[in-house]
Amino acid sequence: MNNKVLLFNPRSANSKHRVPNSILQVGASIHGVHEFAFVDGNLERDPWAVIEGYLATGAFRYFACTVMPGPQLREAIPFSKKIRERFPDIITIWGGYFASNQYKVVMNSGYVDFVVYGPGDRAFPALLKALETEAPYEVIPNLIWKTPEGDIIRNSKEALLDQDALPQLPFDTLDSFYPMRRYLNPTFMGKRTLAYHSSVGCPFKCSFCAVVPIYEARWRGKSAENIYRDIRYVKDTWGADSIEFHDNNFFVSEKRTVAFSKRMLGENMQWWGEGRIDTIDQYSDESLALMRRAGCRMIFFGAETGNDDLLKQMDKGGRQTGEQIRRFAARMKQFDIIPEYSFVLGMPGDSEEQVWAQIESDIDFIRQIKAINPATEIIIYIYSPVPTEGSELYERITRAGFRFPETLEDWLSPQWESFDLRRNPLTPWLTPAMVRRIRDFESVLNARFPTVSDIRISGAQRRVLRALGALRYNSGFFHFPYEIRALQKFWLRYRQPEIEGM
Ligand code: B12
Repeated sequence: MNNKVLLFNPRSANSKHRVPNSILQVGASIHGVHEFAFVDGNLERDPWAVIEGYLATGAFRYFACTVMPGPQLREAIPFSKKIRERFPDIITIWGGYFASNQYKVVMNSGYVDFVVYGPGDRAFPALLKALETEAPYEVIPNLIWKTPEGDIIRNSKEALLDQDALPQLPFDTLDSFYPMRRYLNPTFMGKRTLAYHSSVGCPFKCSFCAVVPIYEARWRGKSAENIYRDIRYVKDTWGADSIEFHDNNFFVSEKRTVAFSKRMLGENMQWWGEGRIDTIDQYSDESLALMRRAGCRMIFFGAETGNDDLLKQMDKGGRQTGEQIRRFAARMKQFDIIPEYSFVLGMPGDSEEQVWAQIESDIDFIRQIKAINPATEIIIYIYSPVPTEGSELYERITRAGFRFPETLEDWLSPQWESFDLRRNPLTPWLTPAMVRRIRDFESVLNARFPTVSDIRISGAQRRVLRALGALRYNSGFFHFPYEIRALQKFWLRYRQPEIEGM
């Protein structure tokens, strides 16, 4: 039968290879029902040649591609286009965050036939079944399709599935395409770090976040027991010694975190995950101490800003405050868990002066945090809007003249790519001088406090960098830090978690 599925993970960051959890989980949903092949752009020198080789066999009918914004588009777009030209009978299906949030531009491209928005665990096998049996698409939840008249239809969203009822992740199948060992790479936590995803969604509605339009404040997680089972399997079979949890919000349930931590005691594995300050601040001291003993080394938090009005506008649940962010940094120090605080600078304001004032006060706030707990890792993003249509923030940015690209190819332009990387947005309220100010501060900060997550920098290099950064950091003179940049670029090839990170 010529109905095999090609599951493709386009190349993302070059620096580190991680388990391609998106296609792994989509593969799980059809395991045993459909034959499929994995192609991982991160591990292929010429992924197009591999894809072409598979499709030329005539055994495949479906090209299923996961797409997040930024670098993955560089392969997802041209490859899907070439497939349409060279293999017009292949049905192309996209899923993932970019496809879900920007589905109109994707569906209008002319070379993507279906988008699965949000979880694909039920939608994907249901779509394949409908295509095999020529059944209607209307009843398939989370599916976006086009009528013969060209209307784009977005079917209803299904409730989040019980994550423990999902099929097992097919690690062995992945291993038969790409040895699992190649996905277990050194990080600051260990020699063979596993990337694992244990929950979907997030119960909050931050107005700047790409997760909100898809999950609408819903969250469901696997049980501690099931997470532990998978981790032990990868540890026992391929030697994983540490874990990066890729959940949007790993720590939603204190009960689950505690149950997981209890299982991890004695495993000698360090781990990292993303959480919320206001949630984890509610955890008891016993829970935090247990987590540390169980290997929790660092937690990523969206601190965003120290400005309480802005925090409200960002809709951080109305609970997180500047004061709490400061206090919590000190609390984490007490438990020896490194807080990794991410900040979003460059939010829209009513006037240029206001935007400037906010940038300066955020810089000042970050300095306060560093003084309270110098181990705090700081990640600086420049605000990049997501289409949270209907939100006050989205209306505000639209009024300010912000527009998303109108064709899929436009997303490939260098400006839009750095937009996706949250580095240099095309947001009209930010002047180049503001972007420069943020970047200059960031360079000096990164020199004064080199990130612990860069395992390539030696002790001596750290000392030189710190000394150089201290001069500027202490005097508050951030302009044109050319000497630091040259050092970071040529001597250290400095790792920037905000680009290579999530
Ligand atoms: C791992 C990850 C990465 C890895 C990619 C590793 C890899 N293997 O390729 C790395 C670290 C490289 C990365 C980079 C970036 N990432 Co990233 N990343 C993630 C993260 C944490 C997990 C993705 C994942 O594996 N999820 C697990 C799987 C099981 O879930 P899923 O992808 O949602 O898949 C389900 C559905 O979406 C759907 N589905 C997905 N794909 C497909 C495909 C088909 C065909 C079908 C039918 C269904 C389907 O079905 C799946 C099962 O239900 C997500 C956040 C998250 N928790 O999901 C962010 C996330 C996707 N990343 C994001 C961003 C912005 C980036 C960057 C572009 C920017 C940045 N600065 O972080 C960079 C690019 C940098 C670069 N140089 O490449 C954003 C996207 C936001 C948006 N605007 O849409 C997210 C949502 C994080 C966030 N909260 O902001 N990332």
